[in-house]
Amino acid sequence: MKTELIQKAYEIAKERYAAVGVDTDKVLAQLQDFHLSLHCWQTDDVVGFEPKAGALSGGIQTTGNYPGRARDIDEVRADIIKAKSLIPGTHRLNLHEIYGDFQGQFVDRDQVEVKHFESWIQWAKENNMKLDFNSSSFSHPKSGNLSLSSPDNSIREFWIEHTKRCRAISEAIGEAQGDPCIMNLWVHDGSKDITVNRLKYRELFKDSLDQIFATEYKNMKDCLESKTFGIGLESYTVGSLEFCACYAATHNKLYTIDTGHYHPTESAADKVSSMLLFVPELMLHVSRPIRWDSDHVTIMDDTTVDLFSEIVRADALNRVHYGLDYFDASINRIGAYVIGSRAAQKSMLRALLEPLNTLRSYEANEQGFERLALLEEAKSLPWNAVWDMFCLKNDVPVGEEFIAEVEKYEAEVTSKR
Ligand code: RNT
Ligand code: ZN
Repeated sequence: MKTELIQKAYEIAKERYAAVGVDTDKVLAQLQDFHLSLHCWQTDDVVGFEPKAGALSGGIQTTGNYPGRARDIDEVRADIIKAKSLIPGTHRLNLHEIYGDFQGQFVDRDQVEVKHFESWIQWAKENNMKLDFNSSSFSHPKSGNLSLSSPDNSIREFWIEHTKRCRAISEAIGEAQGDPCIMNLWVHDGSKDITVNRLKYRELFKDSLDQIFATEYKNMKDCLESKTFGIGLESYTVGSLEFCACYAATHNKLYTIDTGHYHPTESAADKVSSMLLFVPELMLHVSRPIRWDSDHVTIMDDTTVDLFSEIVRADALNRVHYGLDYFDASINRIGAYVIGSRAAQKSMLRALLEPLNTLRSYEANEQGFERLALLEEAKSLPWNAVWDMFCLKNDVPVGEEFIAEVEKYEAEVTSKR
């Protein structure tokens, strides 16, 4: 797109926003400081690099078999670099333990060490990315239906050891990068059918967490991700919303809001202001649930914009970590990566452009009509001109121009896999 045209449109948008009390230059600076934690698992359908990786388990599923899945660490890295070149700004990378650089060796989950992530630390540094981390309790012969809440002590000990090691790795990553590594802890534990031991498994899970968190670290932060249910585990989830929220609140841990982990009509956005009063910070897994936790590619829909608006309205931009979590194997994976990332950024941009001061003064004066009218009009203010300017400034394709770039990479790289 022509640079002049983008600049002209931006100047008009700037005036239009100034009229409702919004400074678009300031918003551009804020958006530059908005860093996503790109989920490495979008590149390869959550498979990872264990030599004999089994089928995805733990109640999650990727559907589709679009060609071009990244098959090894070099392909995952190349795909991330490609995606990154089409996403404006600087971003983090979110790793799962199963993406260690195992060099083709079998390293069981209770044996993993910092050395398996040294090359990632180096690579991330070279590519100006900070790393976040996740323990991985799914897709393993010992995953079963219960891991950290298993009544079988040998299973539970195995996963406790795994998760402790993941925290130590996160600490080393955080120290090396001079910035805290955010470690998410999600376990699929649950039951397909009615259980008469709801309390028992939750007691075991709580005890496991207490043991796991016994070591205090300075360079990593723990978050707990709750869920409503997983596939094949429909009747009961050990790490429910109440469990994880209460644990996080009473242990000063972060809470992870995965937008697919609630009942379909429940608002994830509404949780922000409540949770932030009781937990130090939040982690997000921005996804798009379709009827269930389907992990469709994030788009700029009302629920995503609402979520980010609630963060801006709570003045909590620096208390939230912005992870993505979707895995679509039915379309070009790099394209999916870029669409979802840019959609999250556009949603945040729209949240930042909200004429909040005016809206709040209407509300204070009980001017309900004026508040609703401005909320409606704000939707069609020229935010897209600000977005185009952001892409231009960051030297990435403007608008739909990235489609051709993804197609080219497909023709030259991913279609040959
Ligand atoms: C599963 C959780 C979890 C995973 C990733 C792969 O329902 O959302 O965050 O998607 O860790
Ligand atoms: Zn998630």
